Amino acid sequence: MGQHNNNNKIASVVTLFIVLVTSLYHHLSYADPVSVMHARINATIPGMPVTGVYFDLRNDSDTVLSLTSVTSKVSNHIEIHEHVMTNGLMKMQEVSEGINIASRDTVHFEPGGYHLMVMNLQKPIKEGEFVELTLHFSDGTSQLIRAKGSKPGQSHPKHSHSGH
Ligand SMILES: [Cu+2]
Repeated sequence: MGQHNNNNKIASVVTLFIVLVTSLYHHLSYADPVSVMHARINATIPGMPVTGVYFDLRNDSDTVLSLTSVTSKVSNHIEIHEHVMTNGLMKMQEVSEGINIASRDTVHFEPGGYHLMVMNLQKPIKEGEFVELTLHFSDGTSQLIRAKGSKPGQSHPKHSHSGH
């Protein structure tokens, strides 16, 4: 009986130790320096191969982070886009060098600004469904986000897709 109690005590102490070390590790390391809020993807109708993704990207680390690419099961081709004024016309273009997020800063991906362009959609995006995307950063880390299917037009105004 006494042996049994001792074993329980040892198990408790070991568990407590693991919990402490784990929380300390998470606190000290940059396991999760990035947080994503308000992730949404425009719902599509069947046959529509392209859609936009928007979110707020916060960098809580001490160093600048660069979003370099995005992957997802729903598409094999996702581009990071920005809007630029060309000859008085607002046009989208791919940001090939990545988007820098300064330390303790938030970058908004929104209609008329930075956004993700999901090409070659494998299936229509329904309103209310969640689509998983993985953001890849220049330091080799990545972050899984879940974007909620939202009504088209509400978050993505008409803009030129002529660049595609
Ligand atoms: Cu675009």
